[in-house]
Amino acid sequence: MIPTNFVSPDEIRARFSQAMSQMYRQEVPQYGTLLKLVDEVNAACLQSDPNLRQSMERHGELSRLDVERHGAIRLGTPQELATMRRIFGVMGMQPVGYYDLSVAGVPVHSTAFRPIGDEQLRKNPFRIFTSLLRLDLIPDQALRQEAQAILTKRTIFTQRALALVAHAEAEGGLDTVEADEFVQQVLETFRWHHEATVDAATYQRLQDAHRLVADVVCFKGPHINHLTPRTLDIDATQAEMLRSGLSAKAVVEGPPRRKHALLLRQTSFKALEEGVNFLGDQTGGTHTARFGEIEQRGIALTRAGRRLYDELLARVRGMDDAGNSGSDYADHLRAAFEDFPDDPATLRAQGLAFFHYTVRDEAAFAQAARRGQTWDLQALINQSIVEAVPSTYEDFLPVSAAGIFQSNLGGAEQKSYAAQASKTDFEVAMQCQVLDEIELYEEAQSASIAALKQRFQQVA
Ligand code: OOG
Ligand code: NI
Repeated sequence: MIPTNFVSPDEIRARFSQAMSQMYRQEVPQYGTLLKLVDEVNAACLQSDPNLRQSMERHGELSRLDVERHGAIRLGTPQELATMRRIFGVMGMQPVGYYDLSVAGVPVHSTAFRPIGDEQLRKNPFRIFTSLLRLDLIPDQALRQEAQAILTKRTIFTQRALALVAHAEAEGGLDTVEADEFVQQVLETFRWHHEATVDAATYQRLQDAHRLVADVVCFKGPHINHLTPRTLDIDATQAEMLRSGLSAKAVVEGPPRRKHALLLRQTSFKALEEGVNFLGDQTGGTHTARFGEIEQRGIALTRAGRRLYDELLARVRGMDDAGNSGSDYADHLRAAFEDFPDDPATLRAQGLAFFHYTVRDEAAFAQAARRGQTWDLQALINQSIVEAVPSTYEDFLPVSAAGIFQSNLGGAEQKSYAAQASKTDFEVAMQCQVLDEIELYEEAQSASIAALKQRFQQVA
């Protein structure tokens, strides 16, 4: 018998997301300032554009907007990744997508843990961009072994968190008291600790190999390094950030500003300098671990749309001054993307983007079905009976992620590794496969069409 007193994974995720936001607000005061700015900009956007408000409301996006966050962590070992995957599983978060950051000189590969399914995303779309350190890319063998030895000694999860995961897996869920305890216990893993697990000299050696190696290896756990709210207008929010003294990056990562937002646009602001106590050292040092970020989400692209996006972006990134001068880059980007259609009907007709379909006019829908009109999606759209609603992009972009990593590693990182994608290694480490994000959008689109068709035929 299935116990009925279990809290749904969606509810556990919502509680966790909220607890994380509270913790981060205390740890990083600028985060509170950022949330306030984003709230203000979003409120102004919705007020000045009643159509946007109405459409977001109708499609269940308005209620999630205020709580929508993504964060990021960097893990040190396969065991940590495999256990983290089980923990996220209790919250209904699955690994989606594989991101190879080695091309960009960052020795990690990553996935995004997030809910899948329209209903789950509507309830709370909390995501964590999760990276695994690749010590195999560090050339100095002695250093590699030293890092390995330090990582093997640490346990990033509390005993109680591990017990509760095992309990949830065995029983099929958690009751409300257990769920709250689970959230509190898991939070411990994401907390920032000022005490390093190594002495200052070791930190410096690892830092010299790569700043990211020091960030992963020298601490008790994978501190959450940012928590990103979703804005409806990233350019307006960025301008407000600068006015409030938050030093935003000059360049907004991702596609240019458009009438109908594509994929994902992001910008981050400078990492905080934190005091750190090294082992056996009274003087103390500093480390930059956490930063701020905002994002604006747009329509999800099909494989063809994504190919076009990658191609246009590469054209601009290939220019010498890419990423340096904010305004030139923005101009080049805008020019390059003139080749990308900027209206939903064309994006749909050319198979460049994903949509889901809802009935706009119930009475007319029933009437068309009863009249014996044959099922013809396009005809129903033309008659304004059915609406094609752009699907929101729920994932990340590798080039953008690389830009975010780099700007927060101090920007001076010159090393780069040859492209060394190894999805299989990542999956072996995680002990499960990553889901293909494009397949998820495809499935959601097909399911929404199938559901409408079925309703249409039932009425008829
Ligand atoms: C993750 C950076 C990637 C994003 O939004 O693309 C990311 C990290 O710095 O650990 O969060
Ligand atoms: Ni991010």
